[in-house]
Amino acid sequence: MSLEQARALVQRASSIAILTGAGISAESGIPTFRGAAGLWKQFRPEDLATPQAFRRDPNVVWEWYDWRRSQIDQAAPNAGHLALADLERRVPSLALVTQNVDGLHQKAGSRSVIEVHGSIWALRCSQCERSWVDRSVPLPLVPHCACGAMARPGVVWFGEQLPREPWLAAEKAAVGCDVFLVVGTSAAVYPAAGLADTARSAGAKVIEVNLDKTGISDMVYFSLIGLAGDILPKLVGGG
Ligand code: BV8
Ligand code: ZN
Repeated sequence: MSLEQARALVQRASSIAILTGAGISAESGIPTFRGAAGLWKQFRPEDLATPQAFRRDPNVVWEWYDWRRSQIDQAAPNAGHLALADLERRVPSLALVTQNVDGLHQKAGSRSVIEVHGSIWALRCSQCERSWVDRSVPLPLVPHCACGAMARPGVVWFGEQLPREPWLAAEKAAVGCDVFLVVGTSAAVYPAAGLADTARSAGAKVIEVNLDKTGISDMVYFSLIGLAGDILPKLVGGG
């Protein structure tokens, strides 16, 4: 199971689907969720990334998201993001599904980005149907909708359904690809983590790029251990 063999698979693929997680943004300086310096270290997901937490204390939740927005605002895409944008230009069909809300794939030039957990730059009204993008850093806390009600981050929290269209597109991509690349995710959060099994059951070869073993490592075709910023440029063939 060498990088060379995995690279040959990627070069030969006519349709590639990719699932990324926080690990691909780690080399851009954005802390991951469950790693050593993970975001969840200071906080517990149940305390912040849930509708209950927001109802209980919207200020604390907004302070956390505003802090993350200011970090992300300073972050640049890294070699891993750029390699995936390059791959999209080389492969007949490529879909990039991301659990990340940081927008770095788009900043790197990827065009077909499917954000299954929403975007940290999006805001949604807690009462009416309005949703909008606000990139101001810092945000005036707590931001409000034109209707006067409090706004919430336009992301998917635990216990919430994933946005319908992006999720359907993500499943379609997983079912239709020859190669499924899973990069920088602990594969702990569902249903996103289930896409790897969906792809494999539909006949795709699953290649995982991660610093460590994860919950799906035993089921993948190739498990490449290392930094996404190192491995992806070699895998894509540019680097
Ligand atoms: C749902 C918000 C249907 C945005 C996030 C009980 C009740 C209700 C639901 C559940 C339940 N039990 C289980 C569930 C399902 C639940 C779930 O999966 N829970 C888990 C924790 C068990 N899922 C949900 O609730 C989802 N909705 O199921 O709806 C439903 C509805 C009602 C009732 C039942 C079902 C919603 C999930 C979305 C949650 N929102 N975030 C935000 O604030 O960002 S999840 C959060 O975790 C982030 O979005 C993140 O994307 C996601 C996954 O984390 P990772 O991206 O994998 O990051 P992590 O730090 O974990 O791992 C980083 C990896 O990178 C590591 O492996 C590391 O080794 C590697 N790495 C680090 N550096 C590098 C690297 N690799 C390569 N190179 C490097 N340099
Ligand atoms: Zn409103």
